[in-house]
Amino acid sequence: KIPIKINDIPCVAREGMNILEAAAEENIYIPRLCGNESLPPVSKCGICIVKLGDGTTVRACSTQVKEGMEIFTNDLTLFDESKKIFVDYSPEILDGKSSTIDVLFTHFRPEHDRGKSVQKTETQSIVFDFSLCIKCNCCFRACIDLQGIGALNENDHTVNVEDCISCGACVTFCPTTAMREKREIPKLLHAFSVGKIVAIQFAPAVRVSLAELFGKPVGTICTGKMISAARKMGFRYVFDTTFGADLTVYEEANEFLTREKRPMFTSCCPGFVNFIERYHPDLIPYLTTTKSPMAITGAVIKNHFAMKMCLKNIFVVFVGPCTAKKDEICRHQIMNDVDCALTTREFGEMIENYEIDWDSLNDKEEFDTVAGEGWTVEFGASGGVATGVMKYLCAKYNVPYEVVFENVPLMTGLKETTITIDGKELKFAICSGISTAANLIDTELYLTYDFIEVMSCPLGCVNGGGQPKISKYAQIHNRSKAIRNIFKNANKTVLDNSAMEYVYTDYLGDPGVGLAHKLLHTSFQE
Ligand code: HC0
Ligand code: SF4
Repeated sequence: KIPIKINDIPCVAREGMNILEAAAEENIYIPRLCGNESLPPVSKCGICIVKLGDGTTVRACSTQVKEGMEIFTNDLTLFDESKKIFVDYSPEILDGKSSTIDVLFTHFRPEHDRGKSVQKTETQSIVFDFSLCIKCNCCFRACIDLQGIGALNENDHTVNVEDCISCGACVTFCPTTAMREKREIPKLLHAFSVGKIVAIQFAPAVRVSLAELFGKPVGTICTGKMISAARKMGFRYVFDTTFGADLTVYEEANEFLTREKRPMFTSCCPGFVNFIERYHPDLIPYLTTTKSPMAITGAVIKNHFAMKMCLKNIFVVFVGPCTAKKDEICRHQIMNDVDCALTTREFGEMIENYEIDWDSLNDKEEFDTVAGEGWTVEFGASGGVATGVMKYLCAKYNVPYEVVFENVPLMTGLKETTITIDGKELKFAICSGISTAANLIDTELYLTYDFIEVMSCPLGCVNGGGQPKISKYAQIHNRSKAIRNIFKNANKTVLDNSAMEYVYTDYLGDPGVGLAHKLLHTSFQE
């Protein structure tokens, strides 16, 4: 234990802590741009300067605490010094919704504008705008240190399109708007303007994060308000992607039972599919061919629902927590399923632009349905897909569902469990984060499993690259908890959902064959 003083208040730090961490433990906020507790410190932006008892100024992120250290974070001369560092940045480059930036800009006023934005590189999902970059290196570090990908050039941060998997981690960690999603709002407004019938579907994770953009606590559930906002904007039908998730469980579980190539990897995370196609194409035959819930919901709306309601010209919009979904909808194999993919942030921006008052939205509004409610909202958090499939299998074979996932030693982000179905032991794994998946594949440990769920973003879609920007995992857990609270049918399986029975009997036939195979399965780029 190391006794120190911050702003004349005695406190205790621990060996190895830097000043930023010691202050955070005492709930003392030190403004910074490049400092982020989920990434290693780099001491780039220079904003986190503090004064020591001897009058010297140091960067809090890269200075370790020492016994008896006196630290001042509130000295007015610090603001002038930071301002000198900061003067080159204009407010338009900074993400105005970030509390860090709000705090900074109450003290620092930029003195000149840096001119018009110039787009430098872009993929199907993300855009990097060099003119808005403050060279903090957060995007680079998120891509290489957190995701283990390394698709950004260190010197100019341009994106290597061939290497990028579109996960959006670089966007989450960018403290400005230099790294951002490729906006698709104009595409949507065009559809409205030419008189298309516009339907919208919401991914599971949006309902536990959208409210954050309107000042509500992380993990606030806002399903009704989200639906109500969409109706106010003029969306004719508002669907729930969980309906497609229930169908994904049906198809994926049945595919698993008949598969020779094991393990079967999930393929509903488009970042992971990109990763396999770019870095391990030999594993493509191990991916489930079942489409993602987004694509399945789109396919059922455009075929079954449109036919039933005699609708022509239907335009389907997906709102999700993910930047890679923008990339997924451009795949030629599923190109007709979904026309436009927005992030949670873009949908929040639309609510603001339509001047919709969040607090007065109806929180009891309900989804339209194709054939009945979807249940599997748990897809939105890591483990949801594997759990859905296992519950289905246990119910089908009359095995009690008593599953507990255990952490795999020395493999951060990997959990495993075993169930016995029809006399056979089946090993399931949940892989949270693309760097864990890379490890699993490199060590060939994946060959010991029968079924592996992979989500590219650590903790799953709740932590997607299109979500309101927060990087503290402790807070993101609140979103996962909220997902579990919504999941009111936790003890049931999709086999109990009468909507599924209806849609298979009335329309699709049997899982995995005929129309179900044609509409609900896909292929990948060899
Ligand atoms: Fe996800 Fe999905 S769970 S990928 O994170 O499987 O985006 O929320 O919509 O498709 O359901 C994202 C979230 C989805 C899909 C679902 C899956
Ligand atoms: Fe790297 Fe993901 Fe950003 Fe692509 S989207 S540059 S893979 S962090």
